[in-house]
Amino acid sequence: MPVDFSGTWNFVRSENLEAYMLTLGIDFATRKIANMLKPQKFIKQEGDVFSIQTTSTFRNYSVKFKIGEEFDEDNKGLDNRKCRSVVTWDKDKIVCTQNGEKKNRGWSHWIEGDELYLELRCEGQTSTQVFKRA
Ligand code: 1AG
Repeated sequence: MPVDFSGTWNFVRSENLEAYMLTLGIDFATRKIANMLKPQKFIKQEGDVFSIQTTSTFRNYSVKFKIGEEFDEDNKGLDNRKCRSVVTWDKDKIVCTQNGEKKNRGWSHWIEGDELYLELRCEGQTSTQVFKRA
């Protein structure tokens, strides 16, 4: 059975978000708020077509993509940089490469049991977020 990311996912914990945000040049006040958030993820997966909505009390972020198809990503409300992004499968992980001004930028999602993992990468920093199925 192929992995299905669809569903509602509630924030459990994160690691190293501060360092990740620093690499993106997020200002002090925004980092303080962002570090307190417990975002939710709403994922819809239809074959290789995904929509991922991240919501929080502070800001929301949405992205839609098809595996293997490059798209323009406007990281609006995050660092506001524009990227040329592409998401591919790596076994049961989806791996996003965000080509743009920042080197080695991207993220991966995978599932372990009833937990959704998100690894955020930028330059030398990696932040991990864990969510649980609602
Ligand atoms: C994402 O997830 C967006 C998830 O692409 C954002 C996670 C952490 C924050 C990232 C960058 C920090 C920049 C600015 C901080 C300001 C606001 C934080 C708002 C957080 C909730 C939206 C990957 C994938 C598909 O799930 O998007």
